[in-house]
Amino acid sequence: RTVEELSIWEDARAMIRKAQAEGIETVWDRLEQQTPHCRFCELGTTCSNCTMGPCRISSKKGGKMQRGVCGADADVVVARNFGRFIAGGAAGHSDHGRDLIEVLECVVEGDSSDYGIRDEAKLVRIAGELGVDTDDRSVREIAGDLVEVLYGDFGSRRREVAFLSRVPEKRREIWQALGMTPRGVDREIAEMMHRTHIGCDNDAPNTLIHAARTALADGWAGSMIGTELSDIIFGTPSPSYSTANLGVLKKDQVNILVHGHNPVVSEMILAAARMPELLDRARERGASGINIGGLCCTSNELLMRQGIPMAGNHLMTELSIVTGAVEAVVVDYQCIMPSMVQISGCYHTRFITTSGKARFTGATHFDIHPENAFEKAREIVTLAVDAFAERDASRVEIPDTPVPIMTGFSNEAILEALGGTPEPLIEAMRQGKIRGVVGIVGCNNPKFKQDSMNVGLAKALLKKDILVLVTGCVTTAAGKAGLLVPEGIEMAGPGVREVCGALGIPPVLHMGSCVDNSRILQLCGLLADALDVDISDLPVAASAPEWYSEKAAAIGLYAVASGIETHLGHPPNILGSETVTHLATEGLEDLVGARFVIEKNPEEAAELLDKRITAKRTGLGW
Ligand code: BF8
Repeated sequence: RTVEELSIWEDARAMIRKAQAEGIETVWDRLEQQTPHCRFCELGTTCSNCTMGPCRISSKKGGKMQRGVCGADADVVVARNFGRFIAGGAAGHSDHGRDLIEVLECVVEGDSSDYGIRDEAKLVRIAGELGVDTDDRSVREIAGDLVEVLYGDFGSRRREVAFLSRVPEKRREIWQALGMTPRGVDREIAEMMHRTHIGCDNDAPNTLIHAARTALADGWAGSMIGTELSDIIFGTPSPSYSTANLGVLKKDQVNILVHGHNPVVSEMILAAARMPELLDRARERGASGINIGGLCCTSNELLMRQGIPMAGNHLMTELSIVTGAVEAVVVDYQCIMPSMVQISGCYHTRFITTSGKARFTGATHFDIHPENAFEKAREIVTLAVDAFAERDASRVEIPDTPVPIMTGFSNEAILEALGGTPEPLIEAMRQGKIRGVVGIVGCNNPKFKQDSMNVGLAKALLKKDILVLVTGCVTTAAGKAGLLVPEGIEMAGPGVREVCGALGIPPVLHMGSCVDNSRILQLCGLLADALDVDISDLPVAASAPEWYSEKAAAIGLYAVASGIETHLGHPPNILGSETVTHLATEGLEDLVGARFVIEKNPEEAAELLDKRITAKRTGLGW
C-alpha cells in the first residue's frame, strides 16, 4: 500500500514517510511481514489449550481433522477461543477499575496524600445509590464503606454486581432467564477460564452465554467502577476546549507524552510537570516550558478532566516518537506497542514504564504506587527535562497545526445541559430532529486505512440526523475531522444541526475513554427507564469500526447483551464456526434483542444502523 492508503491524516503520512526515510520499522511494515496470516487462526479453529495438541480443525467438511485430539469440533474450539478473548478484555478494563478502588482505599486509610477526593458530592451520591448509609457521616467513612461494596463486586458473591440497579427491569429479567446476570467480575472471568479448560463446557451456545455474562461484568461493574471512581478521585468532567493531532507537540518545550489508560499515573505526571522547580530546570536547559500531551485512552482521561491536548490515537503512538521532539513517553498499561521501546531508542526519547503489570524489556522502570506516586512522577519529569539537552534539532519535524476540540460530556454534564432531565433529549428524538444515537467507539487497526471508517461512519450518520457519541481512539479521529466543535454541525443533517446549534454543542459528543463506555450504558438505562421500555427498544446503536483489541470485543459483547445492536468493521476470529457466527450475527437477536452486524464500508454500515434505528422508532410509535 502507498503511504496515502495507510492513513487519512497528513500528520500520520508525514511521519510514516519520515520513518521510512530514517529506516524505522512501524506497525504497517510488520503487518506486511505477517501477511498472509494463518488461516486457521483467522477462522478461530486452532486450539492450544492442552498438550495433546496443538490442534487445527479443517474447514473442509467431511475430510480429515474435523475434531481436535480431545474430540472438540470447530464450534467448541471457536467458542472457547472467543470466550477467552472476551475474558482477556474484561480483565483489562476491570483490573483497571480495581486499581482505582485501591487508590481510594489508600486515601481513606491515609496511606496516600498524593490523591484525594475531588468530587465529594459524587462520592456521596454513588455511595447512596449503592446502599451505603450517608446520613451524618464523614466523607471518609462513606468512602470506606464504598470501597468495601466495590471490592465485593470483584468477588464470589452468588447474586449480582452492585450497579445492576442501573439496568432497566425488563433487561434484568432477560438476563435472569438466560443465566446471564453478572455476579462478580473476577468470578465470571475465572469461570470463563474454567469452562474453556479441556473437558468442560463443550456446547458452543452455552459458552457464548457465559462470554456475554463475563462481558456484562466488565460493562456494568469493572468499567463502570473505573469511570465512577475516576470521577470521584480526579473530578467529574464538564465541557471544555482543547486541541488534537501531532501538532500539539511544541518545538521549544520539553514534550512528555502519557500513554496507556489509567489516570492514576498520568494525573501525577501532570501535577509534577507544573512544579515551579521543574519549570525552572527546563528553562535552564533551554526549553521554554514543559508540555504534556496524551496518547490513547489515558489521553482521553486527561483531556476530559484537565483539558490536556491529544497527540494521537493508537496508530499515532509510534509515529509520535518519530517527530524527534518527544523527551519521554510515560506509560501505564494496555494498547502500548512494545515496538515503542525500539523506536524510542532511535531518538533521545526516554521510554518509561510505571506498572509492575506492564513492564517492557529495555524501558526505564519506576514502580508507581499510591503511596509514592507524586515523588516518582517528579523523578520521571526530571528525567524528561534532562533529556531535552540530547534532542537533535536536525531530526525534529512536527507536522500539522493542532485542531480545536470540545470535550467533557459526562452524563452529569449532558443532564445539566438538558436542564437536569433526559426529557428534552427524548423530545428531540420523538420529534425526529435527532432520529437516534450511535456510540462509535474503539480503536485503530493497521488493516484499515487509519480513521477512514471511524470518520466516514460518523459523517454518514450525522447526515441522517443521528447524534454520535465517541470514546477511546475514535475521539481523536472525530476531533481531527472537525466534528468535536460546535461548528461541526455544518456536517450534520438539519435536525441535529438545529438541536446541537441551539445548545451550542458539537454534533459528536466526547464521553471519555474506553472504560467510559459505561457512561453510554448508564445513559441508555436512563433513557429506557424514562420511556418505561427496555434498552433494546431504544433507537440507539453502537459501532467499533476499526477495532482490534480483546477489550473492544468485550465492549461490543456487553453492548449487544445489553440490547444495543453493534456494528464491527471486521469480524472477530469466529468464522470457522457456523454456529458461533450465526449466533453472533442473528441468534442473539432472539435471545437478547440485539446482534452484531459486520460491514467494512462506512456508508453501508450507516445504512444498516439507520435501518435498526428506524425500526425502533416505529416500535415506539415515533
Ligand atoms: O481502551 S480504543 S486502541 S487505547 S482498546 Fe486501545 Fe482500542 Fe484505543 Fe483505549 Ni480502547
